[in-house]
Amino acid sequence: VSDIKKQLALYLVTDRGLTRGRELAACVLEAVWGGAGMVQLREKDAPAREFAALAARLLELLRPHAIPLIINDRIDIALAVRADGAHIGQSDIPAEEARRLLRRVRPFGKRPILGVSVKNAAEARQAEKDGADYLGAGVIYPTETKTDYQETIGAEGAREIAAAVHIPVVAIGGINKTNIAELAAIPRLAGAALVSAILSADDIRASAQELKSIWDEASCRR
Ligand code: TZP
Ligand code: MG
Repeated sequence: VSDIKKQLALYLVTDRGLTRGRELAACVLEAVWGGAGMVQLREKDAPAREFAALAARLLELLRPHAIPLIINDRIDIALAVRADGAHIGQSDIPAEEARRLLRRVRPFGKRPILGVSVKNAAEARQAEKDGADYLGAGVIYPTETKTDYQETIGAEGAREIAAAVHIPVVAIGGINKTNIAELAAIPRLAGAALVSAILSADDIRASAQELKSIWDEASCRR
């Protein structure tokens, strides 16, 4: 199992609006202590300068833990702060272009990570061909965190996507402690990416711990 595949088992995606007033950096650290292996900074409403400053701050905090920080949407900011990679969707610049741009960043002298959001097997195969390192498959279950999606793809959608490619796939959208085991049972699915079930929890660390232990237990039985 590659490094990134292990790190993706519990993938925290941020949204400052969902921390219930708590400082984002502190929440991210709590999640990491609870077992999140990778973090994506996704702040749709943040002005670029603020987004970059937040990214730089999180990088500083995460480096000692060897937790990769992935920047959502903004390849330019990922390059500027020397983040570990970027994550793009189907309406962002094509993955092939993103891959080319990202080659200019050398986080720790390592290859930068490119993640791509997909909703079906065809998009997954294309993203793999374009040079994605991992895929986010969703929206799995109904969620209020993302508003611009057409329909949910369910666990079945995640299963088809994971079976269609060789790179790691994480499920995203509406995942919580009541449904994560169903996903962990899917062959070759690398992990789950979550926003609200972690960031809005009363105890962020405990919530991450619980999600990770459910994942670990259900995925080793498959
Ligand atoms: N992409 C697909 S669903 C989603 C994103 C960013 C939001 C997931 O948030 P939550 O709170 O885990 O449902
Ligand atoms: Mg995007």
